[in-house]
Amino acid sequence: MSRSRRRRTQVIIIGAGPAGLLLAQVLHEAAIESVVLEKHARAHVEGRIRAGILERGTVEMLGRAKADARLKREALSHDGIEIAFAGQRQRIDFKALAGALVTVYGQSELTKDLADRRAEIGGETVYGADEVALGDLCSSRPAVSYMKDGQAYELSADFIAGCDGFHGVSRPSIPLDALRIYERAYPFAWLGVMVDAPPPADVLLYARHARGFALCSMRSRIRGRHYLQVGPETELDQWTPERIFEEIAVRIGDDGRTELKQGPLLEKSLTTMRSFVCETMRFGRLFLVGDAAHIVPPTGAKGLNLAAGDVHYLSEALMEFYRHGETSGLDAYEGRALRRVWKAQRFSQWMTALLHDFAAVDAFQDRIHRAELDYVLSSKSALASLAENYVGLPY
Ligand code: FAS
Ligand code: PHB
Repeated sequence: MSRSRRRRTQVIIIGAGPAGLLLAQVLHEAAIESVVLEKHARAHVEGRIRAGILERGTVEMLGRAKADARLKREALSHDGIEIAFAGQRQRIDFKALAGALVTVYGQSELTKDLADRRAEIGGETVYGADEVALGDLCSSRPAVSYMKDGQAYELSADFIAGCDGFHGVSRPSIPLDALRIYERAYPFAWLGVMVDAPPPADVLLYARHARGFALCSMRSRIRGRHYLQVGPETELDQWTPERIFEEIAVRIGDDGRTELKQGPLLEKSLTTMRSFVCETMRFGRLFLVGDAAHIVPPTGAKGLNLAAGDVHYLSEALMEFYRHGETSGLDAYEGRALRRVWKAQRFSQWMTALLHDFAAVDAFQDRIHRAELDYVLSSKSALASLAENYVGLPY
């Protein structure tokens, strides 16, 4: 292999999703060099429709990455959410209860902004990197090999950040006997649609109905992003646009069919629901970040925001290492990240239980969930707890 194809950098980042690109840019602002390796083409990564709600911490991290200019111009700020239950609609006022707002800005847009910023500063992102393989993870020079356009390349570095999502190569590169994994599956999935029509409310509208969960979110004031709880084996083609709009209207209580505006579907997809935590977020010089280490059910809008929290902890630790030769931050990364991950898992699992129909698997527990939602909506302190978690716990 020629010397040009064998190179060295400070941090190798695997994955050019939000975690990988955010880490790369925060490190760049601290004069720490990285190379990002991404399996897919840039357009493919940015074409994936995923998260939409950013906590204040995530917005601050995008500012630190100098990638928040468009977000400042185009994002929406919401001071709460609405919950429809038992024929009533109730607003949860985050500003009054938690003194904070949430930002509505699609993950696709945030990923585009980070990729544009990286290109602007001349950062290296290799899209279309095939057969990425990690090695020497417990040495002081871990290495990654990959193929690109039929050519073999090898990179060595001080550290590797596995930002390659749930199906990536990083977590499986850790020996099985070193992995500590916790997971839970849910007896339903989310059917998601992107609609070119205004959403029915000015904030996110979550609904718990006898027929199941619904959520009317948005990407702008004229583009809705809606979800329905469906069976885990649902076939997408069973759901016509007419059936989807009718089911959402029933579940949010739009009895007059005047609130939910119909429009062309720009996307229709199924998201399986799981809770997953790989507690081994560090192995030698490999650090797992974001979905590579954890998955939450999206009811609490935490997935993307957890990835930003991991980036906060790891980037601080790497800055400490390169500036002062200190390794205490690196040694503390897993423990610090996991405390936040488990609190987000708790909140996401709790919101999922409150708002979804579990009667098919446990009728008694489902009644308990309904009673808990009834209590939460009537209790200022319970609502304050919901608000505090939804807007994002401090790093
Ligand atoms: P990502 O999965 O986004 O990025 C990983 C990147 O690594 C990808 O670009 C992938 O191509 C690349 N990669 C994988 N294997 C590789 C390899 N071997 N070599 C090189 N590159 C490789 N969160 C919310 O908060 N709200 C939501 O509504 C929501 N909806 C979601 C819907 C779906 C269908 C999914 C899957 C997730 C959803 N999430 C949601 C969670 C989601 O937003 C994640 O939390 C977020 O994408 C995490 O970002 P990353 O950790 O960067 O992982
Ligand atoms: C979204 O807008 O995609 C979204 C918002 C809130 C959630 C989940 C998804 O809880």
